[in-house]
Amino acid sequence: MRHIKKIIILSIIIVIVVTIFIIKITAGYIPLSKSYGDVDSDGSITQKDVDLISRHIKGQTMLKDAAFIAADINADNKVDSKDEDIMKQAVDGKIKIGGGTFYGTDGSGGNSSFDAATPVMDSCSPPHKVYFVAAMNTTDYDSSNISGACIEATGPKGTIKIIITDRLPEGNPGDIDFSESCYHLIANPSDGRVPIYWKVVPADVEGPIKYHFKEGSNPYWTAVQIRNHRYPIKKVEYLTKNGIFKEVNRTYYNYFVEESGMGAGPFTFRVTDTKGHVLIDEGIKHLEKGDVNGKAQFPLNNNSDETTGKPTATITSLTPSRAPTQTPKSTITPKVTVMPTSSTSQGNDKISISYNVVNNWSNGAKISVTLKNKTNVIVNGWKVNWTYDGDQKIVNLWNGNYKQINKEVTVRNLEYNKTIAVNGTVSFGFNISFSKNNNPKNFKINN
Ligand SMILES: [Ca+2]
Ligand SMILES: [Ca+2]
Repeated sequence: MRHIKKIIILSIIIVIVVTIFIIKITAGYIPLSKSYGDVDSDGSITQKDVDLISRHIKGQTMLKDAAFIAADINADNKVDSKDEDIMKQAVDGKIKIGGGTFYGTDGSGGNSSFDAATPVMDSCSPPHKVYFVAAMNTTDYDSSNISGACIEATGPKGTIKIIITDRLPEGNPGDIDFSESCYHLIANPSDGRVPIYWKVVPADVEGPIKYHFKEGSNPYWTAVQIRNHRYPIKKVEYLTKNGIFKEVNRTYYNYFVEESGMGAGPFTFRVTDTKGHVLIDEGIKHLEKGDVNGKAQFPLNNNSDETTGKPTATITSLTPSRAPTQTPKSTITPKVTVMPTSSTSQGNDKISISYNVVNNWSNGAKISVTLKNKTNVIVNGWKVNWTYDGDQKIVNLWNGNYKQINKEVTVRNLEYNKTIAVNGTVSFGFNISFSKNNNPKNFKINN
């Protein structure tokens, strides 16, 4: 009997010791699901966490176990100034920190309701298709507001850019679930969940935004989605019969749905991105289960720190003028001299034209054109023409409506920027590609 009692007591002691050991191992070496960056485990990433890392670097405290793993944001088994820098950016709202995981997806069928992404073939042997898409945790998915956003994410192995096509229901704030096909570029898949940090960046898009009407969309229940946008979409409005813009409710599945219908169309949409840029597209026809091109793309923000949480807004001037005061139309014949490929101002005593090369690269350039009204009457509607002498081709243009036939370019106002106040200015911008960038010439206004 004594022996049996001893064995039972000994067994209980062994079980207790092993259990305590396992709990300690678990708490110490396996990061809690939301622990990356949250060094003091108070549920959020704050200056207190940065301070703990700073003190560890100075030798004033010793981070270990879960706190060490939470602090080692770049997963190099050291807590040093690199981790401190990343943490400072997170506290400043410039980046977010979370956990990275992967799942099998090509971008189709996710909560954001997109079609499959265009894959990129990698250089492995045999090559396989890489889909740069991912699912965002529910908090940062933000009721679909981040759908279609381009995210620059960095993990232990590298940095990639992906488009958000889905929601990660079980994720914690900061978490991203990447397409399995691209995950190996930022982490070893065998490492499972890893620390990542990320921010929203401009998507590398070509051409104008697209309006995609949902299958089943009709004049009495109209569902439209914006695709091919440079920045996340903040707001979609349409012009009602009463002549006012009405905001459309966005669903979690990334369609802007007017439950009572928008009518038969064609529609005038006003789309605002998270940077405050505004595009207005007139004449958008309803095409069930189809894409309709808009006329422009959101401009790239100049000199902005492209951040998450603290967007630097560059508001495109917006004057939704349904019935502007009738004003005499200016007829202007500007004085034109040869335009160099660098920035120059032209014009006459009524309207000046400034053709500015904002950025120049080997086979392309970004151009900004500003018109200034120098008369004492409001200009109501404008049209600019010029001729290229090389093979310049406009790739996309914003804040205007353009037509290019060979070398001849015409740019007209949109509804919201048709008036130029006395002494006021209006600007539009565009990108051009070329092999030969000769001087534009023959500038004309309202001719
Ligand atoms: Ca904390
Ligand atoms: Ca580190």
